[in-house]
Amino acid sequence: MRIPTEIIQSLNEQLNRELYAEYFYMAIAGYFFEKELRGFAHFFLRQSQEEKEHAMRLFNYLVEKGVPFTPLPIEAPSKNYASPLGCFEAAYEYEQRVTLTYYNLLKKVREMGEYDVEEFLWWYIREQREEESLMQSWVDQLKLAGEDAAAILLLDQKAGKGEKD
Ligand code: OFO
Repeated sequence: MRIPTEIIQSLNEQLNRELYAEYFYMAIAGYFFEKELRGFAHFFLRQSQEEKEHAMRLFNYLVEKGVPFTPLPIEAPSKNYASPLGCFEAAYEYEQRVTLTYYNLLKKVREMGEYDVEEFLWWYIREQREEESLMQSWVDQLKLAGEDAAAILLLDQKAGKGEKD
Protein backbone atom coordinates (compact mmCIF):
# COMPACT_ATOMS: atom_id res chain seq x y z
CA MET A 1 0.00 0.00 0.00
CA ARG A 2 1.17 3.49 -0.82
CA ILE A 3 1.87 5.92 2.00
CA PRO A 4 -0.24 9.11 1.86
CA THR A 5 1.73 12.20 0.76
CA GLU A 6 1.15 13.96 4.07
CA ILE A 7 2.79 11.06 5.95
CA ILE A 8 5.67 10.86 3.46
CA GLN A 9 6.36 14.52 4.14
CA SER A 10 6.34 13.94 7.91
CA LEU A 11 8.66 10.93 7.63
CA ASN A 12 11.01 13.01 5.55
CA GLU A 13 10.96 15.73 8.20
CA GLN A 14 11.79 13.13 10.84
CA LEU A 15 14.73 12.00 8.69
CA ASN A 16 15.87 15.60 8.56
CA ARG A 17 15.60 15.90 12.37
CA GLU A 18 17.77 12.81 12.73
CA LEU A 19 20.36 14.30 10.37
CA TYR A 20 20.24 17.55 12.30
CA ALA A 21 20.88 15.54 15.49
CA GLU A 22 23.90 13.94 13.82
CA TYR A 23 25.26 17.38 12.97
CA PHE A 24 24.28 18.88 16.33
CA TYR A 25 26.12 16.16 18.27
CA MET A 26 29.13 16.57 16.00
CA ALA A 27 29.14 20.29 16.88
CA ILE A 28 28.99 19.44 20.59
CA ALA A 29 31.86 16.94 20.11
CA GLY A 30 33.82 19.79 18.50
CA TYR A 31 33.17 21.96 21.56
CA PHE A 32 34.47 19.21 23.85
CA PHE A 33 37.59 18.58 21.74
CA GLU A 34 38.35 22.30 22.03
CA LYS A 35 38.02 22.06 25.81
CA GLU A 36 40.25 18.94 25.91
CA LEU A 37 37.37 16.94 27.38
CA ARG A 38 37.92 14.05 25.02
CA GLY A 39 35.73 11.54 26.81
CA PHE A 40 32.65 13.69 26.32
CA ALA A 41 33.78 14.44 22.76
CA HIS A 42 33.86 10.73 21.94
CA PHE A 43 30.53 10.21 23.66
CA PHE A 44 28.94 12.80 21.36
CA LEU A 45 30.67 11.37 18.30
CA ARG A 46 29.09 8.00 19.11
CA GLN A 47 25.71 9.67 19.55
CA SER A 48 26.21 11.49 16.26
CA GLN A 49 26.91 8.20 14.51
CA GLU A 50 23.77 6.68 16.05
CA GLU A 51 21.69 9.56 14.76
CA LYS A 52 23.01 8.94 11.27
CA GLU A 53 21.85 5.33 11.62
CA HIS A 54 18.40 6.55 12.67
CA ALA A 55 18.24 8.70 9.54
CA MET A 56 19.33 5.74 7.40
CA ARG A 57 16.59 3.56 8.89
CA LEU A 58 14.04 6.14 7.72
CA PHE A 59 15.72 6.45 4.34
CA ASN A 60 15.66 2.66 3.85
CA TYR A 61 12.01 2.47 4.85
CA LEU A 62 11.05 5.15 2.32
CA VAL A 63 13.05 3.34 -0.38
CA GLU A 64 11.35 0.06 0.52
CA LYS A 65 7.96 1.75 0.16
CA GLY A 66 8.93 3.09 -3.27
CA VAL A 67 9.00 6.73 -2.18
CA PRO A 68 11.36 9.05 -4.12
CA PHE A 69 13.79 10.76 -1.75
CA THR A 70 13.44 14.53 -1.35
CA PRO A 71 16.41 16.08 0.50
CA LEU A 72 15.67 18.98 2.84
CA PRO A 73 18.17 21.59 4.07
CA ILE A 74 19.95 20.84 7.34
CA GLU A 75 20.17 23.77 9.71
CA ALA A 76 23.61 24.63 11.17
CA PRO A 77 23.80 23.85 14.89
CA SER A 78 25.41 26.25 17.36
CA LYS A 79 29.05 25.69 18.26
CA ASN A 80 28.85 27.86 21.37
CA TYR A 81 27.89 26.22 24.64
CA ALA A 82 28.22 27.64 28.13
CA SER A 83 29.54 24.51 29.84
CA PRO A 84 29.55 20.69 29.71
CA LEU A 85 26.25 20.78 31.57
CA GLY A 86 24.91 23.26 28.99
CA CYS A 87 25.77 20.79 26.21
CA PHE A 88 23.93 17.92 27.83
CA GLU A 89 20.97 20.12 28.69
CA ALA A 90 20.74 21.22 25.06
CA ALA A 91 20.94 17.58 23.90
CA TYR A 92 18.33 16.47 26.43
CA GLU A 93 16.04 19.28 25.37
CA TYR A 94 16.43 18.32 21.70
CA GLU A 95 15.71 14.66 22.39
CA GLN A 96 12.49 15.61 24.17
CA ARG A 97 11.44 17.76 21.22
CA VAL A 98 12.16 14.89 18.81
CA THR A 99 10.15 12.50 20.99
CA LEU A 100 7.17 14.85 20.76
CA THR A 101 7.40 14.94 16.97
CA TYR A 102 7.34 11.11 16.89
CA TYR A 103 4.32 11.07 19.23
CA ASN A 104 2.47 13.53 17.00
CA LEU A 105 3.26 11.51 13.91
CA LEU A 106 2.24 8.26 15.57
CA LYS A 107 -1.08 9.83 16.56
CA LYS A 108 -1.66 10.97 12.97
CA VAL A 109 -0.84 7.60 11.37
CA ARG A 110 -3.13 5.83 13.85
CA GLU A 111 -6.00 8.14 13.02
CA MET A 112 -5.38 7.50 9.32
CA GLY A 113 -5.15 3.73 9.76
CA GLU A 114 -1.57 3.61 8.43
CA TYR A 115 -0.60 0.54 10.46
CA ASP A 116 2.55 -0.32 8.55
CA VAL A 117 3.96 3.14 9.29
CA GLU A 118 2.76 2.84 12.88
CA GLU A 119 4.65 -0.41 13.34
CA PHE A 120 7.75 1.19 11.84
CA LEU A 121 7.52 4.19 14.18
CA TRP A 122 7.44 2.14 17.40
CA TRP A 123 11.17 1.49 17.09
CA TYR A 124 11.75 5.26 17.29
CA ILE A 125 9.45 5.65 20.29
CA ARG A 126 11.54 3.09 22.19
CA GLU A 127 14.81 4.61 20.99
CA GLN A 128 13.74 8.08 22.14
CA ARG A 129 12.94 6.70 25.59
CA GLU A 130 16.52 5.37 25.85
CA GLU A 131 18.10 8.55 24.53
CA GLU A 132 16.12 10.83 26.81
CA SER A 133 17.04 8.71 29.78
CA LEU A 134 20.72 8.70 28.80
CA MET A 135 20.91 12.49 28.39
CA GLN A 136 18.90 13.09 31.55
CA SER A 137 21.28 10.90 33.52
CA TRP A 138 24.30 12.92 32.31
CA VAL A 139 22.52 16.18 33.11
CA ASP A 140 21.90 14.93 36.67
CA GLN A 141 25.50 13.77 37.12
CA LEU A 142 26.93 17.03 35.83
CA LYS A 143 24.63 18.98 38.14
CA LEU A 144 26.01 16.97 41.04
CA ALA A 145 29.57 17.68 39.89
CA GLY A 146 28.82 21.43 39.78
CA GLU A 147 32.01 23.50 39.42
CA ASP A 148 34.23 20.73 40.77
CA ALA A 149 36.85 20.26 38.02
CA ALA A 150 38.06 16.91 39.39
CA ALA A 151 34.51 15.54 39.37
CA ILE A 152 33.97 16.79 35.79
CA LEU A 153 37.22 15.11 34.68
CA LEU A 154 36.08 11.84 36.23
CA LEU A 155 32.76 12.05 34.38
CA ASP A 156 34.64 12.86 31.19
CA GLN A 157 36.68 9.67 31.58
CA LYS A 158 33.55 7.68 32.26
CA ALA A 159 31.80 9.08 29.18
CA GLY A 160 34.83 8.21 27.06
CA LYS A 161 34.64 4.59 28.16
CA GLY A 162 30.99 4.42 27.18
CA GLU A 163 29.83 3.92 30.77
CA LYS A 164 26.31 5.16 31.27
CA ASP A 165 25.95 5.31 35.05
FE1 OFO B 1 17.51 9.70 16.73
O1 OFO B 1 17.39 9.60 18.48
FE2 OFO B 1 17.95 11.21 19.11
O2 OFO B 1 17.09 12.38 18.14
